[in-house]
Formats: sequence, C-alpha cells, structure tokens
Amino acid sequence: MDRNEALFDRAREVIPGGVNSPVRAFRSVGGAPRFIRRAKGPYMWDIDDKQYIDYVLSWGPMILGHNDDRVTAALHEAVDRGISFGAATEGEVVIAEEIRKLVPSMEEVRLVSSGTEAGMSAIRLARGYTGRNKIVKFEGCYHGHSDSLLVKAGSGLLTFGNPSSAGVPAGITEHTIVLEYNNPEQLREAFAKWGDDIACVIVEAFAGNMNLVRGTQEFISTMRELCTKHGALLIVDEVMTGFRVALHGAQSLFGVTPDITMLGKVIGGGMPVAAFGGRRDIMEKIAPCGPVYQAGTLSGNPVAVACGLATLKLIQEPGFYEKLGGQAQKLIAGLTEAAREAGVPFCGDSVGGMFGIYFLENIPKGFADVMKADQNHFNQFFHGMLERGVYFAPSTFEAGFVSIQHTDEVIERTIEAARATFREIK
Ligand code: KE4
Repeated sequence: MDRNEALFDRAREVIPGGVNSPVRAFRSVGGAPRFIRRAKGPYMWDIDDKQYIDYVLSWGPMILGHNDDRVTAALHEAVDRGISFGAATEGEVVIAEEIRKLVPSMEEVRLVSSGTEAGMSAIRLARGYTGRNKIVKFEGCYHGHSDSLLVKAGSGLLTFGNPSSAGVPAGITEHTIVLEYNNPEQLREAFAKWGDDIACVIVEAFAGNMNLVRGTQEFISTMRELCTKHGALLIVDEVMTGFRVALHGAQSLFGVTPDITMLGKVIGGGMPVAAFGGRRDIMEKIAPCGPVYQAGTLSGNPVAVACGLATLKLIQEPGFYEKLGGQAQKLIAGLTEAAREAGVPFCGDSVGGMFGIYFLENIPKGFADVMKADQNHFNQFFHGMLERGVYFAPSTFEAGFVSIQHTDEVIERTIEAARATFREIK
C-alpha cells in the first residue's frame, strides 16, 4: 500500500469520505486520492514525492501557477502585519476598487469567503430587492451548495425543482425553477408563465460544472432581455470564469451586463476570497445600508486579500490572456491529435485558460450531451495520465485549467503522456 492509500484509510476515520470536499475523493474515477504535500509553478508533489503536472490548479485559482514568488512575498508581508482583525482594512478598499475597475458592472462589491456564500447572498439580495421568491437556474450549472440551489429539474422541465440533496426542505426548492441550459425558447416560456414572480436568473455563462459547455450568445442575450422586461435580476456566476476566460470575465465576451456578478477562485489567488457585486441601487439593499442581511467573520481577511490583490495585479500584465489562452489551445490540439492517432473518440474545447475534454465525437452543447460521454474511457485516461505524472480533474463533469506557467515544454510532456495513454484505452 503506498502512502496515499495509507493516509486515505486514516483520513476516512476522522473526515467524512476522507476529504473536505466530495470531488477530491476520486469516487467517480476510483482509486485513492493523491495527498498533495507541496506545489510550485505547474507542478504538485504528493506525499510519496511523485510529481504531477497540475490541470486542476485548486479548481481554478492558481492561474499564475503555484506559489508565484511575488504572491508569496505579499502573503508573508501581510502575515507579518497581522492575520485577522475583524475590522475594516485598506486592502479591502483597494481590492474592491480593482475589481470594479476590471468588472465595471460591479459598482459596489461585498467580499465573502467562498463562492457558495457569494451565490447564497446574491440570491437573497435578488429576492430582497425585487420582493419576489422564484429563481431560475439551469440543469448542469453549479453555484455552490446553498439550499435554494441544490435542486434538480422537476419531473418535467418547466416545473419546480426537487431537492438534489438530503436535508433540503421541498418548501425551499419549490421556488426554484430548473431549466435546460442553452434553451432560450424554454426560458421565454418560463417568463411567460411566471415572469412577474421571478426574482432572478442565475447562470454560468460558460458552464464549468458539467465539464466546459459554452453558453450561446442567443441564450445569454435572451435572459438579459427577459430579466430587464420583467424586472428580474440577472446574476452571472463568474466564480470560475471571472479572470479565467478573459481579464474582464465572461460578461465581457458576451457583451452582457449582469445586475449582480459572483466572483471567487482567482480573486483569492488560492486563499478564501469570493465576492458578489453589482448595480449600486441593488447593493445598497445589503446590510448595514439596507434590509438584506449578510455578514462574515473572515470576510475580507487581510492575508487572503493580500494574496488576491497580488494575483489581480499580475494577471494584468500585457499579453497575459493571449498567452494563457494559447497554451490551453495547444493542449487541446495536442490531446485531440493523440486521441485521433489512437482511434479513441475524443474532442476538446477551451475558452481562455479554461478547457474541457470529452470522450465524445462532438463538443457538447448542453447537459444531455455531456451525459453521453464515455465514463469508462475517461476513467482509463485519468488513471493512465495520473500514473504518467499528469493530474486532471478526477471527474468527467469538471472543467480543467492551465496556468501561465504551463509552458510549451510542460504541454508537450502532457501530450507525450497522452499518446501512450490513449493507446492503452479499450
Ligand atoms: P465554493 O463554495 O466551492 O468556493 O464555490 C462554489 C462555486 C460557485 N460557482 C461556480 C461556478 C463554481 O464552479 C463553484 C465551485 N466549483 C467547484 C469545482 N467545480 C469547486 C470544487 C469543489 O467543490 O471542491
């Protein structure tokens, strides 16, 4: 038994499933998760000191690569001044100004500690601002684990959602309408039926939690028009896409202005910083200005903010996103060619520094397409690559990420490993 397996046995004695977040348990791919001991640049090393090229990057935050010296210097400087005060700090003002500069739709910004908190707060704010209860989300999108959002489509679409988790009362999910992603016609029907009762629509404009699935321009533009027409708020969840697909987020690529935007991951640079923000007249409803309560002991923590701020400064270097997107495209092109040579049905896509790999003939356009992917082929690929020192997300329903440290040499090593792995797939 290697040290990862031994530690996993110990972990399961004291932590549910041995992990602090379910996807880390390798349940859908099988085998023992790797317990990571250190990381630098595009690499991580597990407790057996085995090196991996990392395409998870802490699920997105490590866009500069792990432990960029300039970021860790900012962290050490902040720690030396104090770890947490529970009081206002200059850093919170500076990072809010930086976020507003980069995402102008966020006229005011409230920092929280996780994407879940950002989503939960944004939904409450939309309900408080509009005085309405119904919300619309889309099958395959994930916005954190708050009760209103742990919902699967009802018996038929255009019905209210049913809880997708134990412990969530039906009385909460009955206000959540779950629709098909990329189906603008169905969205029109939902607004025709309930338009004046809908508080908000919440969406990942590029979905990253059913693997990468691109929202269509028509889909995103239609929801903007319908929200405006019916007085509902459009919440664009950019926890994953923010500063990942482009410097100014997915909203800048679609040319759509949300009423509220959620951010996370990159804005913390690997530390727990997330945010929600939007139009001033909406944000002024948030306590202490208005009646919608929201709070957090470690919101805007000075050390976490220092890490996020250092990251946000460095991603603004000229050419950063052209290079980042180029590396993701090289990866996808190389993997696709390797699969073709081996005769394995496979395709891939990328948007900026975010990518999807699919054991399908064609790039998925929605949840139903993604569900047709060959899970067995994915699992063989995942483990074959892991053995060869390449760490992809341990789930076929996750997007992947590159950092600015994923150089041509790193990409080429990945493709070499893939050539050997694809040949083994049966
Ligand atoms: P957190 O509460 O995990 O910080 O963020 C929730 C969230 C909200 N919105 C989007 C678009 C997200 O992708 C996430 C979290 N993403 C997952 C990865 N698919 C985090 C990994 C995990 O759950 O361990």
